[in-house]
Amino acid sequence: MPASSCCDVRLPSRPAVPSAPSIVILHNPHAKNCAVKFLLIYPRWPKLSGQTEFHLPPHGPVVFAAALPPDVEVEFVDENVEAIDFDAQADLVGISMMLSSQVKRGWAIADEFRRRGLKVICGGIGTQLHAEETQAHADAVFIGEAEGRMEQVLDDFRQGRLRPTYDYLDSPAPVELVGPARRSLLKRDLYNYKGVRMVDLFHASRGCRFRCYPCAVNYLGGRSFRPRPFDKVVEELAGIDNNRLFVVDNSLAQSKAWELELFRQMIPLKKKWCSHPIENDEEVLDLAAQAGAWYVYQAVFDTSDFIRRRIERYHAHGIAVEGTILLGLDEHTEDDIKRLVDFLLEIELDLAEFTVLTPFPHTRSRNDLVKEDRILTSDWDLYTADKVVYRPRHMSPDRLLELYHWAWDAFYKDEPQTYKMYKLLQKVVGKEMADGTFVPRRTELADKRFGRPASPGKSG
Ligand code: B12
Ligand code: SF4
Repeated sequence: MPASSCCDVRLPSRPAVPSAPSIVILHNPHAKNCAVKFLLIYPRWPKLSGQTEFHLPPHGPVVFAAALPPDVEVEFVDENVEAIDFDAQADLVGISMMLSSQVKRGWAIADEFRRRGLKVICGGIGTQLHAEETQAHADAVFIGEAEGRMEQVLDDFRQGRLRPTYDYLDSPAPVELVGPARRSLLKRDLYNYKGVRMVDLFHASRGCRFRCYPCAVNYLGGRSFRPRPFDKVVEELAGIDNNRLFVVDNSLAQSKAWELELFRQMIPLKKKWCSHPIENDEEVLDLAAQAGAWYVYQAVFDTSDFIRRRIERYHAHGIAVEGTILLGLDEHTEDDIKRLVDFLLEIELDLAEFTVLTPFPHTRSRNDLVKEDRILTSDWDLYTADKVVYRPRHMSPDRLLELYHWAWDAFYKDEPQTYKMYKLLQKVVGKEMADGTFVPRRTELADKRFGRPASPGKSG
């Protein structure tokens, strides 16, 4: 039998049952061009205590899947919304990890599949940030961007010589190779809350030219901003059958000229989207609003007039703001945190997401806290951003944790989170009604919350 054929084909000596086919095809993923069954898993991770539960369709795995050669058959399982079948048929298992709080679960899943004799490759941001530790749990650890690299990896797998490490961190993929993401792999009905569909994730660029203190992006994506070609961006956007998006680019405020062109090209598509910050500039904000900007995640780090005006400006353009509020920085005293929450209410933030400073690997914040011997634990399960894993400068860890919970309660005291979220949803519905893009919620999923019964006692 030629080793280079796709699947091995054998004539059976005797059909088992009269109606059985006269040939049996033995699946052999190690033969060149034979389809490899690739089981891609996104491990579960704990959501912020205080925040209303939500699950967005993961982006890294479906962008990664687009980089796989066409003869790879992919099945995707998001453990946040469904259970993993450890008996599933697969040739190769891929684990895509994004957060530090996901890696221990990812390692446990990898261990279990390897115990059953399957080969496991790990990739994604979490893998890159925890590469050395991941080595002990995977046959191959993939570090960096996948575009243009997976043919080699699959070839190595087929020949039974998967390498322990594929390290492309210092040579990011040519950005023209990116996408479109394989969103068809997502089980759509699972990303619905009472019939309201979650946003789809999308990115128009990679990298970031800034260097913020608690952030790992410089380590991951390089310090240079790498925009995707506009024609590819528009083609991918036009193909997404969801009018509501989360543009996950690190910060859109990287280049005014790029933002202006991006928004110009987006206007005809009539998408509605949330994103990280947009340039603080009238012309850019005006075009962003025309292009469908719905709300931004904007870090609010102090109570300055600069921040007040920044938020007012977004609002003046009809763009809502979800503040991302990091508590426990070295300059934060108890009074500062209390004053900050009052300020958020004064400036009428539409939503606020509070987190506690967390010294994630490969950040300046971790380097400093290690030097000062202030890290209390490196149990990554606790690196959820709602726990205190270091010694704050001006208060005890317990007191910071109390203030974290107090901040959520105080901000949402008069208008609960669900009400503020409803108001935000009304904003987008209004915009959609105005331009004829509104799609009603799916009533057949009205009793489901991310694939589970919406209220206890109701059957699924
Ligand atoms: C989208 C996003 C989210 C979404 C995730 C939605 C979802 N369903 O998964 C949401 C908004 C929920 C989120 C939340 C948080 N996030 Co976040 N998030 C991101 C963001 C902006 C983009 C991730 C992404 O999609 N990138 C684009 C994809 C295409 O890239 P990728 O995943 O790297 O995939 C490529 C490769 O890695 C590879 N690959 C991927 N998977 C696999 C698998 C295999 C087998 C292989 C071989 C290769 C491979 O192929 C892909 C194509 O090249 C990143 C920053 C960033 N720029 O990456 C932060 C980031 C991951 N988040 C971060 C943080 C801090 C958080 C929060 C903890 C706090 C916060 N408020 O931001 C919270 C979670 C709090 C909680 N416990 O609830 C940190 C990570 C910290 C850490 N070490 O854990 C990051 C890096 C941002 C930062 N500032 O440092 N986040
Ligand atoms: S926090 Fe955002 S803007 Fe700052 S370095 Fe990280 S990705 Fe860039």
